[in-house]
Amino acid sequence: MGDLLKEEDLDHWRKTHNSSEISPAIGDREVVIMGWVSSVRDHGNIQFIILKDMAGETQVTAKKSEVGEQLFAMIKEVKEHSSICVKGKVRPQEKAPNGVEVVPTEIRAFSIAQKAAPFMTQGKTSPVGIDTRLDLRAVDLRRNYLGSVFRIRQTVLNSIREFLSRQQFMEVSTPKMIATATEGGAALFPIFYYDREAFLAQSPQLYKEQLTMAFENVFEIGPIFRAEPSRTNRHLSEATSIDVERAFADYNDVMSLLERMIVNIVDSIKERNKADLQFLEISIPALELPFPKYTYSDLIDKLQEAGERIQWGDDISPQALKSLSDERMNGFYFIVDWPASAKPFYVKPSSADPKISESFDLMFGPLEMSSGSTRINRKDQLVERMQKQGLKPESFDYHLRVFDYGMPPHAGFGMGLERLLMALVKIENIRDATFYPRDIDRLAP
Ligand code: AMO
Repeated sequence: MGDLLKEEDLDHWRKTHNSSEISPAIGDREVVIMGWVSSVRDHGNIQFIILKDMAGETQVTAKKSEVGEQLFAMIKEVKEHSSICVKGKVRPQEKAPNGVEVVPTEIRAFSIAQKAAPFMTQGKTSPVGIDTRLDLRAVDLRRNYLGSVFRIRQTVLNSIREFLSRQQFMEVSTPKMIATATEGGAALFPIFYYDREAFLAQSPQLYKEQLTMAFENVFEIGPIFRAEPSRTNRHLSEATSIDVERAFADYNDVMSLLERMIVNIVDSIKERNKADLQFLEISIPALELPFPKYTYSDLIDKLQEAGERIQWGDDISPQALKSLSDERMNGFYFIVDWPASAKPFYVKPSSADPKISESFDLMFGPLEMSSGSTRINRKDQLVERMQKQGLKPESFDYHLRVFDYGMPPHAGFGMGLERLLMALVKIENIRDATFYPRDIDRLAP
């Protein structure tokens, strides 16, 4: 016993069906399915294997009396997580996934699991800590829970691309190795660029602004890099940003675009991810437009009334926001008109009151999803703002020079994809909203 099942190559073997395509309609033909074993159940003279593939799962049922001694003995050796191929016949089975089971006529092992995984793949929660899971992330990603999370992520991305393309936005790609910082507060990752120092991009900010000169409406979905010094459940060192920039528009226009984009995303998830939402036991409430808006100044007053020690000009922390008991702040809402001093140099100060800026943060409860603003489109004003923030305009020569050639008024925003997933799917730790998280402690896998 124990060595009937041997590892073999793929050779000419190919799948005939994905698990979602296995149905009684297939009739008497033999099917070939491939995947990994998510569970095995041994009932003496009957053996069940749940085979998972990208589309779902199929129950393989082997009765000793039906499949013969030799094949039955091989099936008994199948271990969880192994990568296998099963050839067999389909028949209805009420209790099995999709109402069918496959009765094997042949089995082939490609790669036999050598160890038991330190966690189960079925449940929604895992009893082991996130670090144990992340150390073996490719196996962790076989968990049903993360399957649902990342299928929803794909809907989010598709829905954003569809929505923005319909609104005549062009998808662009901008350099990730750059010469200067754009987001004052966030720390940079320095890199060697031949014989010079360069940085990983914290944001496509200046490039997306420049691209409005030629294309008016642009968006980019790509990585942003930030040397976040702290360990929190909402910061990554490498995140995915959805960056949008629109010419001939101000911050009110792009707030309206952003909230419509979110509604579109939610509608798409409800339509395309019914099974995932059911498995995750999540019902995303209907969203009403427009999202509530609070001015920064009003919130500071409210926070002071609630006893928070906060001054006009300070950042508003998630902890502070939790002290407010406003139901409308449980979902999506905007905080608008931030102090100009709290925002990066490219953000346009309000003409009526230069202390405040034409800027916003989109929040979900206490969590920041996105920030955006009307941008400065005049060179002299941009140089002045750089100087005020202690930046050297000479370092931005490559950027400032294009302002001599007709920069349109423009506005835009950047939204963190992982933050949005946290909000929509109720993920506690941002690390589970990305495939291979990077943080201060983790550079592998
Ligand atoms: P900001 O710095 O606010 O703005 O970033 C925009 C959004 O990106 C997400 N985000 C992060 N997500 C995970 N981990 C991080 N370390 C991290 N840092 C940022 C957040 C945040 O709201 N250039 C401007 C955007 C613009 O004005 O267009 C910018 O980068 O969801």
